[in-house]
Amino acid sequence: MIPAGKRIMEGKIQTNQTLDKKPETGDWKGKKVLVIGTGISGAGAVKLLCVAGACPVWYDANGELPVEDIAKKLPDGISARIITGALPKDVEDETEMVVPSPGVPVDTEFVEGFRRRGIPVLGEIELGYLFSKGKLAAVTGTNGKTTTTSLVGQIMEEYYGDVFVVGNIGNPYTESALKTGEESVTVAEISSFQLETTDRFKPQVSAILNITPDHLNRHHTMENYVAMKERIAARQTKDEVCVLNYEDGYTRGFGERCPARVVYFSSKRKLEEGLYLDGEEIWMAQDGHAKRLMNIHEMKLVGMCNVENVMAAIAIAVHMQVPMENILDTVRRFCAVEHRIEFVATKGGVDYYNDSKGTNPDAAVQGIRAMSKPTVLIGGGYDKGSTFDTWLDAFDGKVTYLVLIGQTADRIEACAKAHGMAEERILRAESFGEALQMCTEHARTGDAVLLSPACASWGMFPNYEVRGQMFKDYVNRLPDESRDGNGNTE
Ligand code: UMA
Repeated sequence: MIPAGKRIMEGKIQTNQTLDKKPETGDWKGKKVLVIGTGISGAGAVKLLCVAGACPVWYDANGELPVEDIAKKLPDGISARIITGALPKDVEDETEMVVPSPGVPVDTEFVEGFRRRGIPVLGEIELGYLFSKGKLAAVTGTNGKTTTTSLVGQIMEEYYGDVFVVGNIGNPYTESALKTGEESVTVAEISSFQLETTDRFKPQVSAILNITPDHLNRHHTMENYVAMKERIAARQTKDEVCVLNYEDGYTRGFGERCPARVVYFSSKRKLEEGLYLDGEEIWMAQDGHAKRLMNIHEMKLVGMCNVENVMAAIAIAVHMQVPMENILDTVRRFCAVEHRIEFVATKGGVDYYNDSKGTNPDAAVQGIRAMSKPTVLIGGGYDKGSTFDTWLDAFDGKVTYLVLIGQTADRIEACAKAHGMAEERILRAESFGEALQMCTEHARTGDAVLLSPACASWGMFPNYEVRGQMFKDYVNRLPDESRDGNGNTE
């Protein structure tokens, strides 16, 4: 047992509407705002700014993007000047505010130049937040954010009704901010990229699920990355709640200096206050009383990572004032999120799993751990500067063939050999299509094939969803025939 010290209480939730941090819409009239990035965040920001009366210039550094295609992303009645490639000096000089998309690094000379001139730089999440009404729960962490955000979103939808699930999950905050009212609930998945440019962002309940090395090419050091994650709670006070993982050294340490009231969860020990796993049972200890909530086999989600996600989601929902019976009812029915250890089909006696969301080694560790059969594994992709040793350790003799793709293939191959994997078990594919074919050729009846690349998809695909969908389309087209131990079809 750990000593109490952090109390878990159902305090009154305040809405995020205080005038000191919410500008009136009039503040934006005629404001010249440079929106950087013409992806979905940029589109959301431009639309919101136009409705607010601002004059956005929509800019993308990629000069090869056709301006007509970008313009099509805006609905009728909304227009903005669109610029690609080099930004003209006069536009730069006239800019009064900058809204970078999450994929735009902000420590570049380009963005820093604006800051030095005193031009505010606020991200798309901050912009959405400033215009939103109602209650807000926000989830970050290296892994599990999408599952936890989706589960919290479903719990909220089934209890409150007027709910918006936004952020890194793929729905820009700015798309829904203006639709929110005082009774609305917003559930936001927030990435470290997005937290770089938040300032007044202040959820009623925040959560940091875990922190392991990721995106180090963008944040440079682990220290910076951790600091970005902690920004989710930076503006919170003891009137608000921050849910933290007691078994993660970074988040447990943050609990000691977190400005919000901390609620821990633990998969490894009983807590005097908080959510914890005891054997197969999830418990909640509150005000000196411990209450059994559910057995983990009542959930449809599998794997210890999901037990942690569920505990975090329950803690968030309790503090968003949803009654426990409603929370547990939704948890029992909630199914896995697409692309996260998602079972696709059994073809030729081989089980195919799509874990395209395994975009870093730590997430991919969960993917391979969840496999109980000999596994042909597809790995590799965009190089984020990660190391792969922990992932290789988690193979635990289960990986019969490792099929490598993308920028990181050389580094992973060297790491696999250093971990004793035989050379003939490491296959190199020039394309994703070739990798898929190699898997089918090498998997035997009773095996599993797992796409869990430990790397981002960028460079070969626009995002991990496209990578996962291509995998699923390929598997679903496969004929349903078995292979014997010699690789002959039956
Ligand atoms: N661009 C520039 N200048 C730069 C960099 C990029 O102009 O210096 C332009 C690119 O040319 C491109 C545009 O910016 O046209 C893309 O912007 P973006 O990368 O921010 O993409 P969006 O479509 O707006 O998607 C973003 C998030 N993308 C990233 O963080 C990379 C999406 O997260 C998120 O779902 C979406 O906003 C809505 O909030 C994706 C992601 O991969 C899923 N996230 C990372 C992760 O989960 O690990 C953090």
